This record gives sequence, C-alpha cells and structure tokens, in this order.
Amino acid sequence: MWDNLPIEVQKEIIDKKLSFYVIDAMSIADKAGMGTRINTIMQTAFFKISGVLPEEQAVELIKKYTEKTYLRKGADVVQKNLDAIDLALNATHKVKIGQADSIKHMLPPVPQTAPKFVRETLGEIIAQRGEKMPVSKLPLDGTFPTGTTQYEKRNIAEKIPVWEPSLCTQCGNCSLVCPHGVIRMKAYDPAILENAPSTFKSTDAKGKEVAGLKVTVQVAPEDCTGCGACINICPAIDRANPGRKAINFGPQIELRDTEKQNWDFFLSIPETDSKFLNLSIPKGIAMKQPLFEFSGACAGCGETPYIKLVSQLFGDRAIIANATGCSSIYGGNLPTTPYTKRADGRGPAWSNSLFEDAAEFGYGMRLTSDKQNEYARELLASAKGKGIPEELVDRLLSNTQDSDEQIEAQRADVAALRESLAGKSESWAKELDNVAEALVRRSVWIFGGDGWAYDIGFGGLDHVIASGKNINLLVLDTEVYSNTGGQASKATPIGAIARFATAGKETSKKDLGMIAVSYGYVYVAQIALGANMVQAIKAIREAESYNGPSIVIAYSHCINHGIDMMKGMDQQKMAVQSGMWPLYRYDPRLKAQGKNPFQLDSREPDTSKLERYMYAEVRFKSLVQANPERAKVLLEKQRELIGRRYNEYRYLADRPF
Ligand SMILES: Cc1ncc(C[n+]2csc(CCOP(=O)(O)OP(=O)(O)O)c2C)c(N)n1
Ligand code: SF4
Ligand code: SF4
Ligand code: SF4
Repeated sequence: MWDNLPIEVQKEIIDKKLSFYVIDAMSIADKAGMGTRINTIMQTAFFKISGVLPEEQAVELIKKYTEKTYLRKGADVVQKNLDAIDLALNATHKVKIGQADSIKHMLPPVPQTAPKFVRETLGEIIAQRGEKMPVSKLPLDGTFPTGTTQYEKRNIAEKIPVWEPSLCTQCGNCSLVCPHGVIRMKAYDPAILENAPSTFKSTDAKGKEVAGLKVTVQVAPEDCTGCGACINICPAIDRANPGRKAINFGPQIELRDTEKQNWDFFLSIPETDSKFLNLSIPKGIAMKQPLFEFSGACAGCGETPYIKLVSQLFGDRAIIANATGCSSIYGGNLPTTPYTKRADGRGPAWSNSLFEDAAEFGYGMRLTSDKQNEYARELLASAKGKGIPEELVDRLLSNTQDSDEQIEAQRADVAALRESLAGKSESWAKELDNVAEALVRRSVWIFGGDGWAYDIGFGGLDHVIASGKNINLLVLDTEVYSNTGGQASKATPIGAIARFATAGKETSKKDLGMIAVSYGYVYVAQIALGANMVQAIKAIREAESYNGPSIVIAYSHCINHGIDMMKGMDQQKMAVQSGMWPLYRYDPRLKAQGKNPFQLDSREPDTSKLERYMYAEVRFKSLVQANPERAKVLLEKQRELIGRRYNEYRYLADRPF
C-alpha cells in the first residue's frame, strides 16, 4: 500500500506524523448487501482506530443509533447495517509508514491541456486552493464558461460498463437513460477506423439509414459513476449465458487506461450527421451529442436523463432558467459546469435565480429574446437597398425555423448578413450586427423540481403558463424536496413517508397537469422515461414545437425514494403500470384539426401491481413497518384514487370532440 501512494501524500503523512489505516469498505458494503453505501462502515472504522471511546462502548452506541436511525426504513436495512458494523470491526489494517520515495505523483486537478481559465481558476478550486486565489481570477460578471465538467475526472466508479458489439442491437436505450452523459453511440465512415487504437470496438451499423457505416457504443471511463442504469435497461441478453448482456460491468482500474484512449478516439470521430438520425426514437437520440454531461448528480439520478434529452434536442439554441433545487446544484455548482457546447461553440445558456422565481425569470428571458428578435427584424426589413442582398433579407425574414435544418440555414444566413455588415459604419448597421443572432430561434426552458412547481414557485408558474407565451417548463418530479433531504411537497403521493409527513402522507398528490390543461391553450404532458421512452421523447418534442406555453411533468426516481438506483427505470415502469403515474399528452393544436387534444398514453392501471411498486421503495415500505394499520388504509386510499383518476382521464380521452 505504502509504495502505491504518490510521493506528495507520503511526505504529508511523514511530516504530520500520521497513523495511516486502510479498509476495503466497498467489499464489506457489497458483502453486507448495502450496495455502495459505506457510511456506517467508515463510522465504525473511525471509532475503532481513533480511540475516542473504548471500543466496546463505541460499538454498543453505534449499534443503538443505527437501529434508531434505520428502523423506519425497515428491519432488513437495520440488519444490513449491523452486519456491516461487525464486518468492519476486524477489517481495518494499519499501514507501515516507510520512506518518502514513491515514483508516483499526484495528478494535476485538471489536465495540462485544459484551457487557461480551467487550469488557473477552476483547477485551483478543485485542488481546494480557492481561498489563496486572487479575486481577479474570477469572471467579472459571474458568467462561467460552459463545458468544463469534462476536465474534472472524478474516477468514482469501481466498475464500469463494457460493451459487447456482437450482442448489441444498437437500440440506444443505454445511452438515453444514462444520467451522466457517459455512454454514447456514434455511426461513422469505416475509413475512420484506420487510426483507431487496437482495443477500440466497433461493428456494422444496423438499419437502412446507416447502412455501410460502423457503430460504436463507448463509455467515458473516468466520468462513469458506475450506477448501472445502462446495464439494467439493456434488452440484449446473451442466450448462451443469460447473466450476460450487451453491456456488463468490468473493473474500472484495469480498464481505465485503454478506455481513456478509446474515449479520446471516440470524441475525435465527427458527430453523426443529423440526416441519419431519427430523433423520435432512443437510437437517434443516442447518436446526438448531449450538451449536458458529467454532472455531480447522485449516481443513477432520475432527473438528469430528461435534462440531457432536452439538451440533445434543443441545446444548441436553449436558454434555461433553473429553479433552486437539485437541478440548480448539479446544473451549475462550482467549480465546473455540466452544460456544454458543440464544436461550433453553440450550447445552452443557463442561469439560476431563486427557488421561487424561476418561472418569472424564464419569462423575462422569453420577453427579452422576443424583443431582440422584433428589433432585428425591423432593422433588417429597412436594410433592403442598403447594400445587403435582397434575397438574403427575404430568406432571413421568411425562414420559419421549424426544423434543425431550417435553423442551421438561418444561422448560415445570419453569418452571411454579419459579413456584409462588417464594412459598414452607419449606426443602423452596427445595431443590426448587435442583435443579428436574435434572428435565430431560441428555445426557452424553465427547469425545476416539484417543490418549486407544485408549491413555492406555483404562483409564478401559473402566471407564466397563463401568459400564452412560447415557454417550455420541465418539472422534474421526485415527489419530495430532494435537495434539502426529502420534505413532503404537494406532489408527494398518499402513503409516502417524507419529512413533514412522517406518519405517511394522507392527502392525495396535486394534479398539476390537469390544472394546466384547464387553460385549454397550454401543451401539457406527463412522462416517465423508464415506462415509455418514445412517448417521453415525443412529448418533449411536441412541447418545444408548440408556439405557446408548455409544461412537461417528468417522473424522476431519486435516492430519497429509498430504492436500488440501478433499477430506477424499472420503478418508473411499475409506477405507470400500477396507475400511480398515468402518461398523457394534451396538445391544443389538435383542436384545430377537429381532434381530441387529450391523449391518454398509458393502459388501464393494473392495481394488483400497486403493492409491488410501493413496497419496493423505502418511502412506502417504512410505513408498513412503523404503522401497518395506517399503511393498509393509505394503500387502499391510493388504490381508490388511481381508479377514480383513470376513469376521469379515460372520459377526457374518449369524449367526442
Ligand atoms: C424561498 C426558499 N425556500 C427554501 C429554499 C431552500 N431550498 C433550496 S432547494 C430546496 C428544495 C427543492 O426541491 P424541489 O423543487 O422539489 O427540487 P429537487 O431538489 O427535488 O430537484 C429548498 C427547500 C430556498 N432556496 N428558497
Ligand atoms: S454505469 Fe451509469 S454513469 Fe456509467 S455509463 Fe452506465 S448509466 Fe452511465
Ligand atoms: S442498451 Fe444494450 S443493446 Fe441497446 S445499444 Fe446499449 S448495449 Fe446495445
Ligand atoms: S437527490 Fe435525487 S434528484 Fe437530487 S441529484 Fe440525487 S437522485 Fe437526483
């Protein structure tokens, strides 16, 4: 162990006369059935070696408080923790301190090849030397460059997915559900492989639109969190060995160096041309570059796949107002930023104001963009005959920008316009040059959790959807205030235990979607990626294309639910099948076609699956432990609600229109 330490660490241990112990906490957690949770194990190790209390007394107290803390999560959780304590007691090893003679060095916090700002400012903060940095190193107006999580290699996964090309159906599901933007897919010209590292994997692309091309599914080994969501969702099972899929876990340390090379090579492959992509299915999305990557969200987070999806579809033109909550923390916590940009520099602009004002904040972004666009169009219309080609002006004014291709064409025309403005010194030309970029359509989004949408920001949200303006709201519904430790919100379902609902929530979840539907001119959808990927993609695309307000409410599994996060998408599926989370879309445009705007996308609930869904989650199961009678009453109350709500939705979907 000593010889494996970097010399800087060896020196510090010697200088500070430290005692140094190691414990293989991950193996113990695994053995005790605790997955990757090592807090109890590390706490035990601390008391074992620190001597702050006699060992026997310390162990007795730890066990007592473990029972107290975890009882509400169930007897099995308590037992696992008690087992882990026993295993940890004899597993700490004292390392013999040697000389400071290691040939290994600490890696720099960010690579030397990173941009100057990343090295000199963000790198210093990562290395915890931020307080020594002069204030002048920080951006003057507080605007931080995007695309910087790529330089912060966290290497937190013990195991990472390994791809088996021969088994892969190239469905793209793994990439779509990856919460961290780590597993990606590209189709490319086979000639590119000439320069590939020897371990780089590829196979013939499947499907007409990519015939003759090669495909690779590649993992960023140092950014993977090891959550396993991709492996869990992968449908391709090896018939000869049903325990094996088209992606399986392998040891990160052994794979790191080769996969790093492969990842770098993968990044050098040009992005798959949009004309090959069908963006209504996971496969097409998987091949589109995510403009949200490597965030610090919990491993397996249920919110981030939706954000990543929005970034893939509209990130090049998105402006995002984020409510305070998990999405504002992993979305913009210093030092690095997960929102990123394409090779041409286009990517989302993002900001967080407050918890309660996100809707109004985004509304301001919409109004500003509209005003700038209006002004640019005015100036442009009067530029005819002043040395700007007339057909260019006409094209810029008439392009409806309904598709990616039209938007790219508009961008090319804006570039041509700015070129022809370059030599002009008149004030109208300078003004037009200033606002010319506003001629390209902007996609305005407001992101936030249920605490924001259902409770604290509801007044603003209601005002903004009522405005009729073209704004898109994405509600990341974890059914609790996740970022502050799981307080109940109006989105918390009946029977769930949360802070402020410690006896299990008695009242039903507020139907935010139906409140929005009542306006008649708001696009509304309820989605769950794990239950129906195509419906989720469709809803997000429809919402964005609707020239008016839209709200998409997305089921987001969360560590606060007390689940195995690897199986979060399975819980999403069960939530829909059991009727807890109906899927629907309300598209006001359909009325003009004489069609019913309300489309119910999920089947009649199978409430016999309700217990299976609920009791796979500690938030529901713990009530059975704490108060079985009440749990039963609330379960039946929930079952009744599901039936009533389904009948109401069915009526809305089937009524003649
Ligand atoms: C007015 C106000 N009250 C409370 C807070 C503290 N706070 C920050 S994030 C948060 C929880 C956010 O919950 P939710 O909107 O559900 O988002 P999630 O974290 O679940 O994604 C709270 C209470 C705050 N920032 N501002
Ligand atoms: S293990 Fe998790 S983070 Fe890693 S590639 Fe799979 S889904 Fe992404
Ligand atoms: S989910 Fe499995 S089958 Fe689908 S693309 Fe990923 S590895 Fe291939
Ligand atoms: S607390 Fe929940 S919502 Fe927040 S980052 Fe973790 S898993 Fe995601």
